[in-house]
Amino acid sequence: MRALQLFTVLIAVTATPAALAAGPVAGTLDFNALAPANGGIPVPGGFGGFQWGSSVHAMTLPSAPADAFVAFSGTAISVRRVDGADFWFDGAEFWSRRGADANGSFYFVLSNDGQVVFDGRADSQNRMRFTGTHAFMTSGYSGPIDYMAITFRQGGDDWDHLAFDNFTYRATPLAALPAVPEPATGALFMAGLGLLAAGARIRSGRAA
Ligand SMILES: [Ca+2]
Ligand SMILES: [Ca+2]
Repeated sequence: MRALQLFTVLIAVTATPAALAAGPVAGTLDFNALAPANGGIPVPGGFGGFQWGSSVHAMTLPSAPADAFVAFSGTAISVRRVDGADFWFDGAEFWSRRGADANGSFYFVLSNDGQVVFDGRADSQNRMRFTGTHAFMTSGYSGPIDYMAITFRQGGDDWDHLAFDNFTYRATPLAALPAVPEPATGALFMAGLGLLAAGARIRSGRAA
């Protein structure tokens, strides 16, 4: 019985506490942790709990080196959670980084479980027009998604001056990763197994 108790304690020590899900929590990513990024740096995979497409870069302006924002190096722009779970995209600030005279447009395409649940290209009203002035834009779709893409008109090249910041979402906490014992904890665990084995030998010795 004591051996069982010891074993139970060891399991408790080596297990990673699971995050308690308490419904979606709201968040805003301002990307400023990636500043300064004068020439542009890829937004690291997993930043803010999301996977960012290979075309997504953080940038800063010399005039505002602490305020990073997102710019693109191509049209493959997509965002999904690291764990693939659903989230709610509540909008972001969009503008043209070329200046007040550089107008452009893009479309949101949102998916869940492999199905497109919102395609901004389907209705001209959902064409997102941006200018040199920062503007908060949402798709208008309020359901959960697991994949957000930004697309452009066929042949459109507005991707090279579109910028965004303050990505706003709601999501449940990231799922706990499988517990991997750290070296120190693993050594403790092995020491515990040694104690169990010793205890078993002692008991079997007594029984003999
Ligand atoms: Ca920012
Ligand atoms: Ca899903």
